[in-house]
Amino acid sequence: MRVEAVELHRLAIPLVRPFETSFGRQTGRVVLLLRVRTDVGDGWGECVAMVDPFYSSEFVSGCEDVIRHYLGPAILAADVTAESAAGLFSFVVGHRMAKAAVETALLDAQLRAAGRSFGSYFGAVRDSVECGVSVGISPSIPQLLDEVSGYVDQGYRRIKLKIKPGWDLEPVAAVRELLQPGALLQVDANTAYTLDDVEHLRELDAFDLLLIEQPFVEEDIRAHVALAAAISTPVCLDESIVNTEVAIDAIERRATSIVNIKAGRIGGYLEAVRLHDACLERNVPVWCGGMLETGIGRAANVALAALPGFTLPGDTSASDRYFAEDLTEPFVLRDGTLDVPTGAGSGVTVRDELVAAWAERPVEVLLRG
Ligand code: NPG
Repeated sequence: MRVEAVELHRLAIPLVRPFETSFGRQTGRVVLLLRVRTDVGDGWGECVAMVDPFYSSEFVSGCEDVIRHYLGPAILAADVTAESAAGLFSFVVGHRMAKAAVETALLDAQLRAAGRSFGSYFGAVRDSVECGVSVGISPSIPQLLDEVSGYVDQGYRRIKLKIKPGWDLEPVAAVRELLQPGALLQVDANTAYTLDDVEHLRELDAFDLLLIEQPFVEEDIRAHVALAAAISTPVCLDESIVNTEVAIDAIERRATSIVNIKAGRIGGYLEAVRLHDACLERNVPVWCGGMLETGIGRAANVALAALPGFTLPGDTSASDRYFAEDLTEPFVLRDGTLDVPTGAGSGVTVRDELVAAWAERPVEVLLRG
């Protein structure tokens, strides 16, 4: 495939309600979108990086820079396919979210031209996926219960609560009490704890949680091994898992018994399929994480979540969980599930008028030659 142009679109999209995690509160989503224009047609990719480097070291302006100066010129200088992109990008260390966005745009262009969907290409075995919802830190327990009740009424199959020191046992107990017996509940700490908190975190064992996600800093696999040995709640890594090899190492060391797969975090959907396969081979359940994606990224996530190893509901919520209007046709919850798009490529159509309306700055175009 010959790439003629790479467009960088930086958008600011309002959220329907603020979203608070252990590292901050956001009221809008600044998102970087890419459109590649190729000799076989166009493709879109969404970058999962946030505006600030608080979830990981990557952030929107950094990704823009890496694409502008390195990844964009690389795909404009040589014939390329989605399958050759990772090799082509290997001269750049890290920057997986930026690489994933470019690779996804190439894959979208390529599969649209071939008339093949992401789901078919990834190896999807389901036509719909079970959905969970991620619930931010709330100003109060009554407000939290209100928000959770709303999601339960909408049909979400699993609730994930964001926790941090000072916001953990009490909200978890209150939500556990609110839910029907046996309802799926899990927590996500986004690295907010340290090994000094093991005794405290052990108290979460009382709430029959599916898992506790990423309690400690991403580099500290050893601390997660220690916690996993000390508590009965399964430990699940997110931020720490930057590629398949790190995941296999963490699984073998028993730091994680369940894996959160986010394609953006590990460099793309091709790597995500590889990670899925490695986990399936080892009987390690996986689920699809989310990064407040618009319909563009959500479409790809839903296709990925339809692979056989994704046995737990993902953070693949409906569009209206975050946005009053989505950049594509909206993803709508039906009996707690979302349909896997069947159209070519991502299978969704980007609404150019909204891309223009939410633009933070004029589109930047990188050209061949
Ligand atoms: O539903 O898309 C979603 C978001 C799910 O909680 C979610 N994402 O750590 O997994 C995470 C978390 C996140 C939120 C990450 C904000 C980065 C920023």
